Amino acid sequence: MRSWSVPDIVPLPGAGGPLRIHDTATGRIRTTTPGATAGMYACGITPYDAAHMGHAFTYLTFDLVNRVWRDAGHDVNYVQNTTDIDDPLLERATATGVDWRDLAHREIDVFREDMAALSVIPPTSYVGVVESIDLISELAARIRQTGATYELDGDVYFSVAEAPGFGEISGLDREQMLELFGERGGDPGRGGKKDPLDWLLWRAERPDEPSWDSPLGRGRPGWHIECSAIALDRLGPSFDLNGGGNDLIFPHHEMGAAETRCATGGPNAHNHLHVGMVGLNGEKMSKSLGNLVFVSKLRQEGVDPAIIRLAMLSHHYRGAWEWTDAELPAATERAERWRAAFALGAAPDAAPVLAAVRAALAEDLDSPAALTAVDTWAATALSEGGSDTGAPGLVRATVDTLLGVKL
Ligand code: 5CA
Ligand code: ZN
Repeated sequence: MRSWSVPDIVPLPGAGGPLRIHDTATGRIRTTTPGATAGMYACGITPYDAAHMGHAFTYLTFDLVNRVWRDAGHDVNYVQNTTDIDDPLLERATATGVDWRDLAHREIDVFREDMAALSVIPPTSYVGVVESIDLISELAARIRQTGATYELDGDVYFSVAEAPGFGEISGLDREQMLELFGERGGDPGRGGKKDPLDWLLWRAERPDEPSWDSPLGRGRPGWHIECSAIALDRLGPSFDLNGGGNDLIFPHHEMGAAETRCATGGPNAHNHLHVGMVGLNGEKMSKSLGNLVFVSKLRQEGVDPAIIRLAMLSHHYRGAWEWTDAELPAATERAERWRAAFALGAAPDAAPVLAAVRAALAEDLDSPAALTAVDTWAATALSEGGSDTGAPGLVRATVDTLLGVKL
């Protein structure tokens, strides 16, 4: 599937250090050790509505990983899916009287424009589920061959009893798992399952639902197998980083990792990155709750996407935070101070700023600390001046290349 345009990346002198990142499975900040090419997978949108600030914050986080790895000299093979067939998409299409394919195409187009406007480096492979049905059903068939599945009225379930180490990513107990499974797309109450936590691998054809031929019969994939299959196909086993928002830790990433382990005998990824939820008025921003601030709407209102990005960067990726009306004015004020400093003929030495931004991002993507380093330099430059004529240009390039903010 077509990705989106690549932002200009200005080269910086020297190179950044290795990225250290919080890993959900171990609960520790660990040094990533990619080879020449780092492999990263991020769970993409379900395109039944436009992207809100929570989605944008999640993709901004993966973009920072991408930028830090590149700055450290790695190429990055970045894969993102889009869930262009799933229950919420079909429900919204039916409710609004549009074809589910048209709805998905329309919203994916808006998403591409949002991401390009926010200077998010596009995935190397942007992959839809519909175009991947064959490879998804092949992985499902491979899993079935191991004996880890059973059939229920034609649907194929993965048996949680056949998932050694289940819980290794989320660290949840069974009661917590059951609760979240019910809340997040699972079917713990369906009669006839061997265990309420068993999950759907392949959904048999239903009347009035799209379906495809496969080795498991005609139907469509369950949710988790799409990401397991696309990641395995494009990145191979044991890639460097897998993740998404922290609403995906359980069941999505736990069950997806169990599928990959069943098929390959090993983990899907070395590190598991999860982004805190962005909320509005005390609630998680979510399509189903309807409390959304859309990136596309802000853009239509004339808000500079660089300001939206700067506003998000003032929050650390792991904490939950609220989008409020104060975000854009605060980011605008900061951008004005920075622009004024970039316009100076000379300023204090930029090398320590570049080093501080690199160090902050390399230590668990501490973007607020990176902004503070630039704030401090700009304040000194504006109040006391400086003698380095190359400094304004180098700090501007640092902000552009490492933070993705073009001012
Ligand atoms: N298509 C699936 C993943 S395979 C999905 O979760 N789609 S989504 O449209 O609901 O979310 C897209 C991405 O944004 C996911 O990584 C999700 O974890 C993240 N996300 C959703 N809501 C928020 C939020 N309020 N704050 C931060 N990230 C969010
Ligand atoms: Zn996913």
